[in-house]
Amino acid sequence: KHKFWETQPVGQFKDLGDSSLPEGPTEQPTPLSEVKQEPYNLPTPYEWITCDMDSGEMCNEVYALLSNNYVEDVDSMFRFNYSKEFLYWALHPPGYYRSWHIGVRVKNSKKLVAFITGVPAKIRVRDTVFVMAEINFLCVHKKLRSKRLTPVMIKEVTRRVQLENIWQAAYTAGVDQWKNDKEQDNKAVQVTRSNSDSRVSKDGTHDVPAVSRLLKNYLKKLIVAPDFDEDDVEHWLLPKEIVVDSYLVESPETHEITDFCSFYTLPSSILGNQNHSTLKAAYSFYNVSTKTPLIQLMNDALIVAKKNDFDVFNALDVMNNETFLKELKFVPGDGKLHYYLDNYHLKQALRPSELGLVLL
Ligand code: YNC
Ligand code: MG
Repeated sequence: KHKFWETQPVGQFKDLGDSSLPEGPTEQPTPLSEVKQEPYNLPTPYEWITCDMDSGEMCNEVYALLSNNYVEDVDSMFRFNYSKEFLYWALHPPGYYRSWHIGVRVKNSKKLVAFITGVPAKIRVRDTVFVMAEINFLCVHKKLRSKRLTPVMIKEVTRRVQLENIWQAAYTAGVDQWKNDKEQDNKAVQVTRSNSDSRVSKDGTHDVPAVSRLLKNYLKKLIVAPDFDEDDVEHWLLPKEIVVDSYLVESPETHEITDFCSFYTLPSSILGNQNHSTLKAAYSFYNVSTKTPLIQLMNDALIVAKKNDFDVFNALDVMNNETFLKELKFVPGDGKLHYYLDNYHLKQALRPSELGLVLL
């Protein structure tokens, strides 16, 4: 049924619930000299490129491919419209590899027709931190679908990841076809309402060490979560215009930072609409509450988002989010998002509340 996936080191349907398989990496690293040194072959009309996202032209091409061909909802009403600024941010975390920003072009016309990316991330699974690749932005032009380009692209990104001596990966998918070590998350959606004044006081611009400590303390309670150092916090969680917003609560007496919340900006194009209008959506990112109750913190985030003209605020039911979704009148989404670990076997699929990872 899955000619490609049956050959890959992800959990197979037949292994589900097989508790005799030990938890951990399924395949051991091989010496780097045994990793294939040349790129995989593409069908003859196409060629690989490594995308230099520092080039404005390249960035425009990637933006155009994704804005016309990337993820849509089942009814084709919306399509993600990641901004160029967002793509640049998402692809340049500390320690990123340019070789993991992979494009496929038509040799003759040079047109970009497919894309896949990885970025490195330290991810803790129970007690062990692994450097993994977070795989994202897999996209094949609509006119080239069902030609099995995807398996070649996945093999090529895998090869380039392994060449950096990295052997695990994390990714999400909106459909549940692969039945492996997975998470299920209900997407929830809420139209924000305006309300009383926000209590969230400060932009999270400063105090990277304090935010890092807060996050570390919180994320350690979860089974799978990123292991952010201060450079990661600076990159992922400091406010960045039209990309990520973050807020802190500081104690007026001690000036101690007690709470933190953040969301990222990911608009969607509204399809079948002549004037290509967009839905301005905020997505809950990482939130930590120690003094301000999480409900209050998130209520304030909704107010801030509303003030900043967001049309909708989305959140997954990961981490402690379940504790505010109902009360704050989030509406369950119609899709499910599944999280996968590649080349890592978990004894049991995690509950969403055990997952501390938000992929973009
Ligand atoms: C998908 N989303 O099952 P089998 S999410 C993984 N993730 O293989 P073809 C996928 N596999 O079942 P098409 C997949 N979609 O026969 C399809 N597949 O074994 C598998 N959509 O290939 C599928 N972006 O090229 C089948 O399919 C085989 O032309 C069929 O292209 C698919 O970024 C796609 O949703 C998704 O652009 C590119 O439909 C296309 O239909 C498209 O004939 C809109 O492929 C955009 C979209 C997906 C967003 C994302 C995460 C991707 C993760 C990939 C897996 C990474 C594994 C780890 C690698 C590193 C390991 C290390 C170390
Ligand atoms: Mg194809």
